[in-house]
Amino acid sequence: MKALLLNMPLLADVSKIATDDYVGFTFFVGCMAMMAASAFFFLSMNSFDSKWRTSILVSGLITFIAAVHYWYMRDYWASNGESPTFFRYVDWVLTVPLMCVEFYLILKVAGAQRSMMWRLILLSVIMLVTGYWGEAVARDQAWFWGLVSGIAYFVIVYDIWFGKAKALAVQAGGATLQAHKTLCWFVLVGWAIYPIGYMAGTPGWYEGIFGGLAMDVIYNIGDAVNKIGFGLVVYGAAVAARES
Ligand SMILES: *C/C=C(C)/C=C/C=C(C)/C=C/C1=C(C)CCCC1(C)C
Repeated sequence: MKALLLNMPLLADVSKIATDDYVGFTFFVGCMAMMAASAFFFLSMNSFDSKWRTSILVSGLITFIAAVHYWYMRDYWASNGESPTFFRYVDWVLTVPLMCVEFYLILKVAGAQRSMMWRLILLSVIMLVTGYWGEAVARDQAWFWGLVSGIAYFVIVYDIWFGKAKALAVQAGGATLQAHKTLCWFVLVGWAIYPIGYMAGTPGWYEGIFGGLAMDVIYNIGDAVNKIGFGLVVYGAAVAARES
């Protein structure tokens, strides 16, 4: 029994975070924020009808998956003082496609087809895999992989702002159109935070411009804005639809 107790990795496992470690601080706060947001989405989803419930469930899944990754990233940063690039991209490759699913779900009532969702998912995976390649594997050509990633990002922006998704949102009108518009702004402005983080954290011609910034702080701010904000927009649309 005594041996068992001694082997239990309870408090001894909590890593130290220095008071001036602002990167570690944003990992910690990010983790708590994602957990709180998940509790909020999961607990509120049952007060909506089935049309919106799945969308809110997906909002909760996005922040929950992020909360688990932030738990690991916070620890990884505290123990190694290095960017948790691997966990970061595993998180994104799970949550960003779920955001594409979110676009599809809110447009489903207007007749959105799965092919639209798969196209967005494929583009987002291309964007993330090439970004990972530039950040973790071929750092000397980071600018090139960042460019390829940026093109995929641009196509996503174009698709949702001007493509079929837009036409469906206009057709649906009301709370759906409003939510679609706001989510489009999130992708255009909120997601643009990430390439800035990338340029801050990889070598290239842009080092002189962004090199002084902390990549992880930028990514953590981006995640908080986009994952929680995105979910709240969907929540707001569900509330608006319920009250109309
Ligand atoms: C919850 C996580 C989200 C919404 C992550 C989004 C990530 C991006 C939009 C990343 C984009 C990138 C580029 C457009 C170019 C440079 C490489 C990336 C992967 C940072």
